[in-house]
Amino acid sequence: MPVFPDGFLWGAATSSYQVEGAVSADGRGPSIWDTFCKLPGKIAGGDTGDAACDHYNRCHADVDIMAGLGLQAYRFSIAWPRVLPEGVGAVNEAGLDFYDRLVDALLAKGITPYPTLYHWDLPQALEDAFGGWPSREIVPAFVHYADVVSRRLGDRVHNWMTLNEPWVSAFLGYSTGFHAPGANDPALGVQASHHLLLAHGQAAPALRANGGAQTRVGIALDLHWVDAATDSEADRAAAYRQDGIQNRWFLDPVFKGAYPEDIVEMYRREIGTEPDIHDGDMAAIAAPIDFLGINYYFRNVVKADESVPVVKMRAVKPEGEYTEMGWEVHPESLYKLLVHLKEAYNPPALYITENGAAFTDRASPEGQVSDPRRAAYLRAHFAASHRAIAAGAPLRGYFVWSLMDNFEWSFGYSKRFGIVYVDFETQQRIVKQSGAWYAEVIKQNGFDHE
Ligand code: IFM
Repeated sequence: MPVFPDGFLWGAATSSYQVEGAVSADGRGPSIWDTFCKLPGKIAGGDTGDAACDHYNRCHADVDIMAGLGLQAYRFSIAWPRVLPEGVGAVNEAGLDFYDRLVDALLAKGITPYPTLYHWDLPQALEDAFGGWPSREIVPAFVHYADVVSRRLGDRVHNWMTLNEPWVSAFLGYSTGFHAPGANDPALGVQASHHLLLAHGQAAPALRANGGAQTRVGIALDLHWVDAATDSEADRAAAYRQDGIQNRWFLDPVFKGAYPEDIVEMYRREIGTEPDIHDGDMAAIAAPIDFLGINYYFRNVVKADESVPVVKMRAVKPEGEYTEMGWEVHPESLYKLLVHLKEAYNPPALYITENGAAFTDRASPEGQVSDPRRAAYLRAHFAASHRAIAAGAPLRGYFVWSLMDNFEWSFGYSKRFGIVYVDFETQQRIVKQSGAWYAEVIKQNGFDHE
């Protein structure tokens, strides 16, 4: 039986807009996702996060479920527009009270809180005022928000993530229009990515100042191992390019204080833009972090294709097993990624901050949810992580995505990632078989191969 190192941290993750609901409660302001969901055709089934899992009103019962699973940590995100409805200015104490209650409930059950400050729900007011992340005005606003939140919670929260998946916020939000706020300009995505990183770097000192010596700050990046479709020079170059666009674009600034020159050159050449870097920006971004969060779901396999604008490549889908998202199940790539991160960047600690799978789940009339494929997915990824630890990767913990079925962005409620099933009509929760299996893993700090 693979046994994990003593103190390995087992948790589960969610994010504010995906689970909280209660979008108008207690003074919360609108976010860009509230607005985006109302645009026709943007979200499958016309779904919105208005109700989601109603976690805002049910957080105590949900913490009881976490305790029942034996979770040692819970990764959640804080909704900026609950705390600062206008993004800046007046603080909504009632919004902060919610996170106070949640943190206290977690601590009362021995579950360590791991909040993320930004998981995509930007206050709409900041999008309206100056266009959101592509504008440098966002940076002091984010630092102020980080300061407000950590002043309230920093006595009890010691582990913070500044951002979740800045690649998604920047490029899906501002370059492709696939996510809120739905902008469609590649140059905006590039500027947004720089301001996200700068906001991360400048917020970290505020978190540390308000939390004391035990404060640890990290960032959660969506990283993919990248393979070339063939061994041709063009495909290998495409794979390196994709690694640059997806991984190095964020890892290099955070760990090395510079954007990858090949990708800077590509953006300059192809879209006539490059990050608007001011003196001191790169040093702020590269200030040491305490841990790197990795959100890993699947690898990328790419093929050179001159007909594709800007990136000159396309994704290919090898034979294999795929989840309901159309994502390849490829645990070996998680192993490779973890070992590579250790070798290339020597991070002080790594956490898997998200990993999991969407499959079609149904509750039986007896109220059970059998999801063997999800348990198998998790087992295979745990095994890959265990091997990576043996190979020297400093992996210290694992957050399964997701604690419960929730609002899967443009897919609405059509994709279920939870280890806890949610009936969105009644808000009933059922621990899935994968959840029960995960509880055993936590208890044993390992799992049986079978
Ligand atoms: O649901 C998302 C989450 O918000 C960010 N990472 C990927 C998950 C699955 O798509």
